[in-house]
Amino acid sequence: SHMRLCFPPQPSEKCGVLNVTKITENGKKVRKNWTSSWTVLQGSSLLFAKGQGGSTSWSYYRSGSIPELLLTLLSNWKRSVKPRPAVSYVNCRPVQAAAKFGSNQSKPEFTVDLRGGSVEWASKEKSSKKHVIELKTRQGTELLIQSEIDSVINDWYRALRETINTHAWE
Ligand code: I3S
Repeated sequence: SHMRLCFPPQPSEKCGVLNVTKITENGKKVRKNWTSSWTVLQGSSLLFAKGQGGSTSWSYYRSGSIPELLLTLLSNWKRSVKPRPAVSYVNCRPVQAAAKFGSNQSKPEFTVDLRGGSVEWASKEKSSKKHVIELKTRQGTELLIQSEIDSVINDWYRALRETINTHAWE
Protein backbone atom coordinates (compact mmCIF):
# COMPACT_ATOMS: atom_id res chain seq x y z
CA SER A 1 0.00 0.00 0.00
CA HIS A 2 1.20 3.50 -0.62
CA MET A 3 1.38 6.33 1.76
CA ARG A 4 -0.48 9.44 0.84
CA LEU A 5 -0.37 12.76 2.64
CA CYS A 6 -3.11 15.16 1.69
CA PHE A 7 -3.04 18.84 2.44
CA PRO A 8 -5.81 21.29 1.61
CA PRO A 9 -6.59 20.19 -1.94
CA GLN A 10 -4.61 22.10 -4.55
CA PRO A 11 -5.37 20.34 -7.81
CA SER A 12 -2.46 21.87 -9.67
CA GLU A 13 0.19 21.02 -7.06
CA LYS A 14 1.52 17.55 -6.64
CA CYS A 15 4.73 15.74 -5.75
CA GLY A 16 5.98 12.22 -6.00
CA VAL A 17 8.56 9.83 -7.33
CA LEU A 18 8.38 8.93 -10.99
CA ASN A 19 10.65 7.32 -13.54
CA VAL A 20 11.60 9.89 -16.13
CA THR A 21 13.64 10.15 -19.29
CA LYS A 22 14.04 12.82 -21.91
CA ILE A 23 13.74 11.56 -25.46
CA THR A 24 14.05 14.90 -27.25
CA GLU A 25 15.70 18.12 -26.17
CA ASN A 26 15.18 21.37 -28.11
CA GLY A 27 13.86 19.34 -31.00
CA LYS A 28 16.83 16.92 -31.09
CA LYS A 29 16.57 13.26 -30.24
CA VAL A 30 18.59 12.32 -27.16
CA ARG A 31 19.50 8.95 -25.73
CA LYS A 32 17.11 7.57 -23.15
CA ASN A 33 18.30 7.65 -19.58
CA TRP A 34 15.57 6.45 -17.23
CA THR A 35 16.02 7.82 -13.71
CA SER A 36 13.91 7.86 -10.62
CA SER A 37 13.07 11.48 -9.97
CA TRP A 38 11.40 13.41 -7.22
CA THR A 39 8.80 15.23 -9.31
CA VAL A 40 6.92 18.37 -8.36
CA LEU A 41 4.08 19.99 -10.25
CA GLN A 42 3.69 23.62 -9.23
CA GLY A 43 1.45 25.88 -11.22
CA SER A 44 2.45 25.38 -14.83
CA SER A 45 5.97 24.13 -14.00
CA LEU A 46 7.08 20.56 -13.62
CA LEU A 47 10.33 20.12 -11.67
CA PHE A 48 12.51 17.04 -11.46
CA ALA A 49 15.20 16.21 -8.93
CA LYS A 50 17.13 12.98 -8.54
CA GLY A 51 15.19 10.66 -6.28
CA GLN A 52 16.33 8.13 -3.74
CA GLY A 53 16.68 5.54 -6.47
CA GLY A 54 13.89 3.26 -7.43
CA SER A 55 11.64 3.74 -4.44
CA THR A 56 8.13 3.79 -5.81
CA SER A 57 6.48 2.03 -2.87
CA TRP A 58 5.44 5.30 -1.29
CA SER A 59 3.49 7.14 -3.86
CA TYR A 60 2.93 10.86 -3.67
CA TYR A 61 2.35 13.91 -1.61
CA ARG A 62 0.18 16.90 -2.13
CA SER A 63 1.16 20.17 -0.66
CA GLY A 64 0.72 23.88 -1.00
CA SER A 65 4.48 24.35 -1.21
CA ILE A 66 7.76 22.55 -0.66
CA PRO A 67 8.45 24.34 2.66
CA GLU A 68 5.00 23.34 3.87
CA LEU A 69 5.59 19.78 2.77
CA LEU A 70 8.95 19.73 4.54
CA LEU A 71 7.57 21.13 7.76
CA THR A 72 4.71 18.68 7.80
CA LEU A 73 6.94 15.73 7.01
CA LEU A 74 9.46 16.81 9.62
CA SER A 75 6.83 17.22 12.30
CA ASN A 76 5.35 13.83 11.42
CA TRP A 77 8.82 12.41 11.60
CA LYS A 78 9.56 13.98 14.99
CA ARG A 79 6.22 12.82 16.36
CA SER A 80 6.03 9.32 15.02
CA VAL A 81 9.26 8.04 13.54
CA LYS A 82 11.77 8.85 16.23
CA PRO A 83 9.97 7.28 19.19
CA ARG A 84 8.92 4.23 17.20
CA PRO A 85 11.39 3.82 14.36
CA ALA A 86 10.43 0.27 13.51
CA VAL A 87 6.72 0.99 13.30
CA SER A 88 6.94 4.18 11.27
CA TYR A 89 9.88 3.32 9.06
CA VAL A 90 7.88 4.17 5.96
CA ASN A 91 7.41 7.77 7.13
CA CYS A 92 11.15 8.23 7.05
CA ARG A 93 11.63 7.99 3.33
CA PRO A 94 9.65 11.01 2.16
CA VAL A 95 11.39 13.05 4.85
CA GLN A 96 14.75 12.10 3.38
CA ALA A 97 13.59 12.70 -0.17
CA ALA A 98 12.06 16.06 0.70
CA ALA A 99 15.07 17.04 2.78
CA LYS A 100 17.38 16.17 -0.09
CA PHE A 101 15.25 18.16 -2.45
CA GLY A 102 15.68 21.17 -0.19
CA SER A 103 19.45 20.80 0.22
CA ASN A 104 22.23 21.24 -2.34
CA GLN A 105 22.51 17.49 -2.64
CA SER A 106 19.60 17.42 -5.01
CA LYS A 107 18.83 20.66 -6.76
CA PRO A 108 16.10 20.40 -9.31
CA GLU A 109 17.76 18.76 -12.27
CA PHE A 110 15.49 20.42 -14.72
CA THR A 111 12.17 22.16 -15.03
CA VAL A 112 9.72 22.11 -17.88
CA ASP A 113 7.13 24.72 -18.70
CA LEU A 114 3.83 23.00 -19.38
CA ARG A 115 2.16 26.00 -21.03
CA GLY A 116 1.38 25.14 -24.62
CA GLY A 117 2.57 21.56 -24.13
CA SER A 118 0.76 18.29 -24.72
CA VAL A 119 0.36 15.06 -22.83
CA GLU A 120 -0.75 11.65 -24.02
CA TRP A 121 -0.23 7.99 -23.30
CA ALA A 122 2.95 6.86 -25.06
CA SER A 123 2.67 4.35 -27.86
CA LYS A 124 4.37 0.92 -27.67
CA GLU A 125 7.07 2.21 -30.03
CA LYS A 126 8.13 4.86 -27.53
CA SER A 127 8.74 2.44 -24.67
CA SER A 128 8.35 -1.19 -23.74
CA LYS A 129 7.39 -0.16 -20.22
CA LYS A 130 3.85 -0.11 -18.88
CA HIS A 131 2.05 3.09 -17.87
CA VAL A 132 4.13 5.59 -19.82
CA ILE A 133 3.09 9.19 -20.39
CA GLU A 134 4.58 11.20 -23.21
CA LEU A 135 4.93 14.88 -22.45
CA LYS A 136 5.85 17.41 -25.13
CA THR A 137 6.70 21.01 -24.40
CA ARG A 138 6.36 24.01 -26.65
CA GLN A 139 10.15 24.39 -26.43
CA GLY A 140 10.65 21.04 -28.18
CA THR A 141 11.47 18.82 -25.22
CA GLU A 142 9.83 15.40 -25.07
CA LEU A 143 9.79 13.38 -21.88
CA LEU A 144 8.56 9.96 -20.94
CA ILE A 145 7.17 9.65 -17.44
CA GLN A 146 6.41 6.29 -15.89
CA SER A 147 5.35 4.60 -12.68
CA GLU A 148 4.77 0.92 -12.00
CA ILE A 149 1.72 1.89 -9.97
CA ASP A 150 -1.20 2.52 -12.29
CA SER A 151 -3.19 4.66 -9.83
CA VAL A 152 -0.13 6.90 -9.45
CA ILE A 153 0.43 7.36 -13.15
CA ASN A 154 -3.29 7.88 -13.79
CA ASP A 155 -3.34 10.68 -11.22
CA TRP A 156 -0.31 12.29 -12.85
CA TYR A 157 -1.88 11.99 -16.28
CA ARG A 158 -5.01 13.73 -15.02
CA ALA A 159 -3.03 16.45 -13.20
CA LEU A 160 -0.80 17.15 -16.22
CA ARG A 161 -3.83 17.26 -18.53
CA GLU A 162 -5.64 19.67 -16.22
CA THR A 163 -2.58 21.87 -15.92
CA ILE A 164 -2.03 22.00 -19.66
CA ASN A 165 -5.71 22.74 -20.29
CA THR A 166 -5.80 25.43 -17.60
CA HIS A 167 -2.63 27.18 -18.73
CA ALA A 168 -2.96 26.66 -22.49
CA TRP A 169 -3.97 30.23 -23.33
CA GLU A 170 -1.67 32.17 -21.02
O1 I3S B 1 13.72 3.17 -27.01
P1 I3S B 1 14.89 2.28 -26.71
O2 I3S B 1 16.15 2.76 -27.31
O3 I3S B 1 14.60 0.84 -26.97
O4 I3S B 1 15.12 2.46 -25.16
C1 I3S B 1 15.73 1.55 -24.31
C2 I3S B 1 17.19 1.88 -24.17
O5 I3S B 1 17.37 3.22 -23.77
C3 I3S B 1 17.84 1.01 -23.11
O6 I3S B 1 19.18 1.37 -22.88
P2 I3S B 1 20.38 1.31 -23.93
O7 I3S B 1 20.45 2.73 -24.42
O8 I3S B 1 21.59 0.93 -23.14
O9 I3S B 1 19.99 0.36 -25.00
C4 I3S B 1 17.11 1.12 -21.78
O10 I3S B 1 17.71 0.27 -20.82
C5 I3S B 1 15.65 0.77 -21.93
O11 I3S B 1 15.01 0.96 -20.69
C6 I3S B 1 15.00 1.60 -23.00
O12 I3S B 1 13.70 1.19 -23.34
P3 I3S B 1 12.33 1.28 -22.59
O13 I3S B 1 11.44 0.43 -23.46
O14 I3S B 1 12.55 0.71 -21.22
O15 I3S B 1 11.83 2.69 -22.54
